[in-house]
Amino acid sequence: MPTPQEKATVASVLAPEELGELQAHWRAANYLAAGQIYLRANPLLQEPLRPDHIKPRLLGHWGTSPGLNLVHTHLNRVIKARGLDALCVWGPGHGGPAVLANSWLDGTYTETYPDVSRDGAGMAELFRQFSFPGGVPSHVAPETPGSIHEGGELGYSLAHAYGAAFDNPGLLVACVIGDGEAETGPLAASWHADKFLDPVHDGAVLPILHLNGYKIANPAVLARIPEDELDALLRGVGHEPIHVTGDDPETVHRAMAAAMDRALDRIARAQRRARKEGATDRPRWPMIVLRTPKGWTGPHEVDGRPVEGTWRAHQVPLSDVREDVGHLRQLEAWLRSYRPEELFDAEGRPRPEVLACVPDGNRRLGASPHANGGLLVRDLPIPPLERHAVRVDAPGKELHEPTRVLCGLLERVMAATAGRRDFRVVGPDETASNRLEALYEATGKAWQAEFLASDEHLSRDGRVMEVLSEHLCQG
Ligand SMILES: Cc1ncc(C[n+]2csc(CCOP(=O)(O)OP(=O)(O)O)c2C)c(N)n1
Repeated sequence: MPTPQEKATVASVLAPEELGELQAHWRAANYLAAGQIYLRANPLLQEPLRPDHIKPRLLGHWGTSPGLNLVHTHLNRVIKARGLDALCVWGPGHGGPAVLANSWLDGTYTETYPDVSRDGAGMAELFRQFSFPGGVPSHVAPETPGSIHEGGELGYSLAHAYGAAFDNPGLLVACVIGDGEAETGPLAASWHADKFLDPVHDGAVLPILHLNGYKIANPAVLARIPEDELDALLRGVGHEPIHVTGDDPETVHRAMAAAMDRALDRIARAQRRARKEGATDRPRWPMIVLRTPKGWTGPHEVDGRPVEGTWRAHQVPLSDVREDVGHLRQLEAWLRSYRPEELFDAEGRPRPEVLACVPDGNRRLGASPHANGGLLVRDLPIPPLERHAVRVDAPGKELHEPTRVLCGLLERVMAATAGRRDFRVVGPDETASNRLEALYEATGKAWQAEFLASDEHLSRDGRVMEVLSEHLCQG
């Protein structure tokens, strides 16, 4: 059971002004996410909504978007307050509207795509292009600023988050995991990546398990087991969970801010112990369990059936909006509930209060150089291949093992990157069986779990990684 300290319920870390700013940012992101799904004109609702303002084909995932927006708003807050270098992997990457909304708000969308300006004209284009012929995908995609993780095949978010953190000691990688995604094999194995994360040479991963209760049309397993059972499961994979639960925005904003602070304090403490005080025990890394309604703040009921907080909110909560005038009015009331006139000025630019939590420059999640392809890439020190060539004077005369020859080259690269740590060899426990064991002359095997006297080549800072999950190896 979580101790009272680990339950991040109402906490008082937020001053009233800051709470108002976080709420404004979240409302703006929710408005922009819903706008992308529905509108092709009239983005600021400056006139009553008409059928011709609505897209002919409604696509996109609303259900996950308010949760992703909440996480983004609160990551902005802590990145700015603590001067963090961070990126986020969005497991429910089908919530493209949320991540696009946030990169438009933080300005990185306009910097990458100047025709989508951060004003009313740009907002119209942001809405129109979403999941539209010639436009942008409805999922987080390679072209989404700040993304390293495509929102298509679920299951790989946590593995990718660890992949980003290895050998990046200054980086915080947040990772939102859907409760549906958590049912996949790749994700289930990924919990064990913490047994390979070296608190000295690697960055930190902050998993945020989002229990919005449902996958597409069914309940999600982890959302329907008792909280103490879930808590024990997550402790069993090495984490200290911090639970944030609620459906009242103010309460959840306060709890989320407190949870983020507590998690980041713990991460800082674990890194300080390992880096400054020589501690070698495996840290119990924090994680956040966020339980909020699916489709939160969206239509509560449609045609007499509950939608907010149910599986019906997964994708497009109100359909037939062009044909059904009742649905059109309900959509308008929903969009106006965010009070867009308070969030955007007459030209459609976000007001200062909305942007108060957004960090500057490369600290913005959309601008992280770790997530934007090529900015940090450098060549590996690969020796001349001729040095490792096998001389063949006549066919059939020489006997060699190709992988052992290959390992001569890999070992040289491993040795040459000992200081810069930008090369690893990863496999499903087959390094030695594939005749690559000479690698252990240059480095050990990454390991943070128990060590026995009979073990060979295990080391906390090794750069050979062996785990019998090919999915995890990919990450
Ligand atoms: C491997 C895989 N299987 C199935 C799907 C189809 N799919 C898209 S969204 C979704 C539900 C995801 O649920 P969850 O991870 O909880 O995200 P959220 O509820 O926040 O949308 C499913 C099953 C997929 N994208 N990938």
